[in-house]
Amino acid sequence: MAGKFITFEGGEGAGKSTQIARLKSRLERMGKTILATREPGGSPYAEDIRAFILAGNAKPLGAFAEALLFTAARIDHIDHTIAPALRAETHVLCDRFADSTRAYQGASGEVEPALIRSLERAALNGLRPDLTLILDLPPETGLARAGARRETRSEEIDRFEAEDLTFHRKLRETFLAIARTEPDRCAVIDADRSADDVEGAIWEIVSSQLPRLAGQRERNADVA
Ligand code: Z5A
Repeated sequence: MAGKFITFEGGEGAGKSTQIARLKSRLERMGKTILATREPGGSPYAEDIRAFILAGNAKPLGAFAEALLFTAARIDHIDHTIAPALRAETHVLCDRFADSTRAYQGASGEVEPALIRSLERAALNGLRPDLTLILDLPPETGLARAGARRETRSEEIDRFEAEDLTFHRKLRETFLAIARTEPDRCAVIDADRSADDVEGAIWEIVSSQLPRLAGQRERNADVA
């Protein structure tokens, strides 16, 4: 694939959307072609599945059925949005991806991690993010941010935000465990600080991991 694929992960209200918008602007000012997308969603059928799941309609079917629906949405998103963009040398910034299925559907404890990994392998079919930025912060802080934003927009609480604190703590642990297991792909960013500071930390990682994308000179062969 000619474009670079960067995914953003983390718990509720971690600041992913905020930081994707900032990184996109920065890279576009440097003349790069960037596509910002999200999961679940990012293609017409996947957006339909998103609306169904986030309204809580799939919850009665159980965590495995939800994992299947997230996977179906991901297949459509990859086929119709991500893969064509990467082939066209567009760099893709994606708000959540397969690590969210590992964390959210895994956090329920109802789905075997091996089963989630099998679904992931089938859906991704060899596609792997070049870099995954895990925005880490205490769940209490993220939920407070998400709640404040929801109130200003008069939105309803969604399917996953409504889960208890134990679930959100488990999520955080799972994301950190993924980062420990795949340190070549994942970087953990302390997201419990100002948006400007988080943006700076993200830029440092992007510059060191994908120097050509960030307009830096190559240091070795394993570069953007
Ligand atoms: N899900 C799943 O279960 N399995 C899967 O496989 C996938 C997803 C792919 C999608 O919801 C849900 O689907 C998600 C997981 C599940 N859980 N939920 N809910 P979503 O897309 O609607 O929500 P989200 O992905 O959790 O994103 P979010 O809540 O919108 O958060 P965010 O994008 O990380 O944060 P933000 O919008 O940038 O910021 C949140 C607020 O905080 C906002 O008012 C900002 O202005 C503010 N903010 C941002 N940064 C800061 C800093 N640094 N300081 C203070 N305030 C800040």
